[in-house]
This record gives sequence, C-alpha cells and structure tokens, in this order.
Amino acid sequence: MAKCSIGLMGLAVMGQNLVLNMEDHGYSVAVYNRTTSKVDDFCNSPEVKGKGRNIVPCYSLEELVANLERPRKVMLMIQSKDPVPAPEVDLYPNNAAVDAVIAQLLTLLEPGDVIIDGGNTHFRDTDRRTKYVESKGLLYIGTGVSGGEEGARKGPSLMPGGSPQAWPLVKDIFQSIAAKVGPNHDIPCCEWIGPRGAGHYVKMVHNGIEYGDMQLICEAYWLLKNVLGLTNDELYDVFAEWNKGDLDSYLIEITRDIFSVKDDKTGNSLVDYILDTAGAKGTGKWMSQLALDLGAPSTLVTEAVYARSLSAQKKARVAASKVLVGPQNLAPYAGCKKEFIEAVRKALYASKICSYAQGYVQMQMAAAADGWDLQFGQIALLWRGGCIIRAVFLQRIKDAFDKNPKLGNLLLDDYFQTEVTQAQDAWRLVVKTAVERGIPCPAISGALAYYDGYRSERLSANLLQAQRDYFGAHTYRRIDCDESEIFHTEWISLRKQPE
Ligand code: NBP
Repeated sequence: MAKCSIGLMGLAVMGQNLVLNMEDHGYSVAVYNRTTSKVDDFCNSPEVKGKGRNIVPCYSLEELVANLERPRKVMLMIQSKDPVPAPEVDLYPNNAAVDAVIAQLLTLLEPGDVIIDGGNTHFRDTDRRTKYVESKGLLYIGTGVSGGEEGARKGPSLMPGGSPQAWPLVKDIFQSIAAKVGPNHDIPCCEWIGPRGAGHYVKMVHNGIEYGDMQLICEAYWLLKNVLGLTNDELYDVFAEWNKGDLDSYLIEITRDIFSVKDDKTGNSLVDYILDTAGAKGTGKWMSQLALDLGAPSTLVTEAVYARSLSAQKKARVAASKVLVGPQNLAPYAGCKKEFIEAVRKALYASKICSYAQGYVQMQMAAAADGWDLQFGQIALLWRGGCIIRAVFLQRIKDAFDKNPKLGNLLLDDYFQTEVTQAQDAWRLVVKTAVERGIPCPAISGALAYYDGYRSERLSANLLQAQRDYFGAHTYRRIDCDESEIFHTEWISLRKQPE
C-alpha cells in the first residue's frame, strides 16, 4: 500500500480539521490518537469514510510511523502545557505530554525524519526540543497554528520554526493548506520564521496582540454603552461602520455580529446574559512574562491579561461595588453623540497601533537576544489571513517594514505617525471622559501613556535614579557628562537636615 505524505497525532478539534485540510490539498494522511476510539470515530465519520478520503487510521505510534513515506513527517496536535521547570535537564523526567511522545518517536524514527509540534507551546520548550531532537540526528519543527477550528479547516496562518533543513521537507504541505492573501489569493500565510523557538515566539506574540485587540474592543464597547447608553442594535451599526474603514478586521466583524444574536431563553440580546468573567489559556501571560524578562514595555498585552484577572474576581468585585464609590451625580453626556463615537473609533485605532508597535518591539528584542533574523514585514503578511487578528491594517505594517526594514518602532513610520497625531485629541477626550465617569479602560489609557512616554525626550527617571542611588548606592549617569561616567552621591550628608 502506498505510504502517506504525513502523519498526525492528536485528533481533537485542531488535529481533525488540519487532517481534512491536508487531504483536501491532495496529501494522504496517517492519523493516530492516544484514545484510539477517536481514531475510529473520525475515520468512520461521514466526512472521512463517507467521502472516501485518503486518510489511514493507525492505532499506535508504531503503526503511524510504519505508514509514512521517507523522510517521515509526524505532526503532533496535542495539548501543550506551561514550560517544564528545568529546561536544561534531560527531557524525560519532565514527563510533559509532548516530551513523552517525542521520546517514543525517537525510538521509531530515523535520522532525517521530522517531528512537528503544532500546539501552542512555549518557545523555550521548542528551543530545547529542537536542540535535543537534532542531537539525535532528526529534525524538529515547532509551528504556530492560528485561526482556531475554522482556520485549521479552511486555511490557518502558520508560523514554523525549528531545524532549517526541515523547512524544504514540509514547505509544500504547509503552504498549500495555509490561508491565502493578496489580490490573486495566492500568497500563503505561511513562511519560515527562524531557528529553534522562533516560530512559537511569533505565534505567542500573535496571541498576545490578540489579547490586546480584544481588550481594546471591549473597552470601546463599554465606553459607548456607558457614556452614550447605546443599545445593542446601535452598537451593531457602529461596529458595522467601523468594519468598513481602517479597523476592518475579523475581530470587529465578529463583535458586530455578536450584538445581533438573541438569547433563546429570553429573546433579548445574548451578550447581556453572559457572565463577565474571562478565562485565559496562557499565551498572553507568557508574552507579558517574557516582555518583563527582556525589559520590553509591552503594556497592552499586560493590561489585557490583568483585565481578565480582575474580571475573574467576580465575587470580590460584587462585594467591593457595595462599598467603594465612583463619581457621583453624573450628568448625561453633554457632547455630540456622533462625535464621541468617532472619538472612540480613533482612540481604538491609535491604541491598536501602539499595541502592534509594542509587539514588534518585543519581537525585535527577542530576535536580538536569541539570534533570529526575523522578517518583520513578512510576519505581518502571515497574519493577514487565516488567523484571529487578521485585518486590513496588517498590510500597513508590511508596507512600513518594506519602506524601512530596520524600523525601530511602528509609531515612527510616516503612516502610523500621521494616524496617531490625527487621533490624539480624540484619544485624550476618550480617556478623560472615562476617568471622569469612573469607567475602566486600562488598555486605551495605557496605550496613551505609552505613546506619551515614548515621545518624551525626558522622563521622570532622573528622580528614580536619585532614589536608587540614595538608598542603594546604585549610581547614576549625568546629562552633562559622557554616558560611560558613573556617579554616586552621599545623599544623606548633603541633604537638608530635617528640623
Ligand atoms: P486539546 O488542546 O484539547 O488537546 C487534546 C488532544 O491532546 C487530544 O488528542 C488528546 O488525546 C491529546 N492528549 C492529551 Br489532552 N494528553 C496527551 C498525552 N499525554 N499524550 C498524548 N496525547 C495527549 O486539542 P485542540 O484544541 O485540538 O488543540 C491541539 C493543540 O493545538 C494544542 O496544543 C492547542 O494549544 C493548539 N491550538 C489550539 C487552537 C484552538 O483553537 N483549539 C488554536 C491553535 C492552536 P486524547 O483524545 O487521548 O485525550
């Protein structure tokens, strides 16, 4: 029997849809799942058996490997966890699911074969696994897969990294199943990102930016609802309008649609009955943690993670709402409704620009730290289709990096600079209104604070350095001396003595 082009382990929602997508594009796929009844459920389904698809059921890893053409490619779509605690030590004692499967595969595969992890894996794990698998003579890919169930089925955004020699072996499969963009719908949202954990890092930043986008949209909604009292029908119209302009994106589109959906039980808008506590799976937190490690000011994703954490403290918030007071006797908003809606749109767009600027700065810092040659314009193009943050706006980022591949911050690109300049009065009005009315908008106001900080030639850190030198002899440098010169002052002996 002819061998299969690729094998896939992990027949949950992502794995099943990727298999169907691969088969649609002419690749035969051998499939396996730890709980083998799911292999039968999938392979006997109308979608597979009913359509006579070229998918081969396997009931062990041995059988999966035996069914593959050489060099063999085995893709894992299994649950990923937080990074294991001791990255430098041997793989096996950590006993994470992916490590255990890799260990087993290494006994079955041969040098030159490729193991691919398509889960949402921490990039440090992918770094470690690439080195380990390469040390055994095999090749490894850790790839970001974005777009959820629909993306996996119809065309995801793929962000592969790992062993560079593995890329030519999977390029055709990956690029054929990926989403396509461009005027002729022929540019795949899949390109090689870089060595070791580079692909998973970029996927993590994608997810972090997604957190920021979602939080910004939620704040815009909350402002329109609480300042202007817009109904869900009016909100539908606002988001429909926004989706025709600079904000045109998948997330704005689904937000528009959400306002139109009625609850079966009550007949009212479903969104109003959803409990206001948000969950998270961890990639936003990873991006925040890694931003802190690098010293990258990625405030938007961090605010978005904290906003979810605060939302989850529902009981505490309910209790606090009975005790803590906000602004009292607020008059209805006296300004023009139409103008405020436009101000919120501008604040949202300017904040989104800051969010992407921060994400790109973080990727630049990570690339420098890990020795990756990331193609930033191309990364924007990978996110143009297939994934949750897909947006017309990403073409602007591609254009900015095409103009200047060494662009240090998106805010310095002519287009983005003009946009934030034109938005800033509206942006400040929105933040001022939110503060006056006690409406939390940490991402929109945090973005404005980042913008004001980034454009400040001088910040208050001179005082901070003085404080650090006072209590800890941490030293400081002077504005009137060479940067290499270090100073320390005996503050206590020089200070004005307290009366
Ligand atoms: P899940 O993340 O829910 O994982 C379920 C799969 O993992 C099942 O096939 C399960 O096998 C397998 N598995 C588990 Br759990 N523990 C295992 C172990 N110790 N050994 C072997 N297999 C094990 O599935 P998913 O939502 O399809 O996601 C798959 C991967 O793709 C994840 O890493 C996820 O983070 C990533 N991802 C998901 C999305 C999304 O929208 N869902 C998007 C992008 C990326 P079983 O049937 O025997 O329990």
